[in-house]
Amino acid sequence: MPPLRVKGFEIHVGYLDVPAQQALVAAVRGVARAAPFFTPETRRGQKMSVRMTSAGSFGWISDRKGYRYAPRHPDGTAWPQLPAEVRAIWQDLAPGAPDPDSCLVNWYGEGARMGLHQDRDEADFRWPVVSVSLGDQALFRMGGTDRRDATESIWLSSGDVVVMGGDARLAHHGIDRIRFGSSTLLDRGGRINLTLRVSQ
Ligand code: MD3
Ligand code: FE
Repeated sequence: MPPLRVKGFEIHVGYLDVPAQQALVAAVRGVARAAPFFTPETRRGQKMSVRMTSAGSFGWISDRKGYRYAPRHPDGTAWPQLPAEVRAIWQDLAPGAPDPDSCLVNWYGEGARMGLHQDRDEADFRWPVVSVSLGDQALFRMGGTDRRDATESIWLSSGDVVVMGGDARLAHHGIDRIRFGSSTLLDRGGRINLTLRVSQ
């Protein structure tokens, strides 16, 4: 199936079948055993509602010192290796780009959300960002490069993969809400998003 194109975002609906989704959940469990989920704090000391961890050479962390890519988990351990299944998705959907050095794992429990923002902590915006949705459905809001640009929303489901490259790379985006309990993939409900990036 060709991807849906919305505002320069490339949405591969149903890219992963259920066994592939289950294999990714198992890989995420392995990542979380080595690098436990933590609750990031904003620079203002507010707890984020999404819990996070990472795999790869660099993980994304946020604390009172600010947002940044870091070579270690906040507990001081190195991040686990990027799972091979995750790298395979990148190589299929981002051909020609260097391998990702970062896989951010976002875990949305009931009521978690992520405000409208841009991803601009990476060194080179020529490389796309690839996002994999697992578990409960999420209302994904897409805007433009200017924060005031009009936005459009779509529901992302488990197994959908979004590629943000070209003009969409610096577009604003966020998760307004999840439909908690809409998927049976995760035993205790919720949503996991994997975001693959070339950070350095
Ligand atoms: C558009 N995560 O971690 S993924 C993030 O579902 C983030 O957890 C959301 O935004 C989530 O930064 C949305 C979709 C996404 C990811 C990166 C992008 C959209 C993007 C980078 C540029 C433009
Ligand atoms: Fe983002």
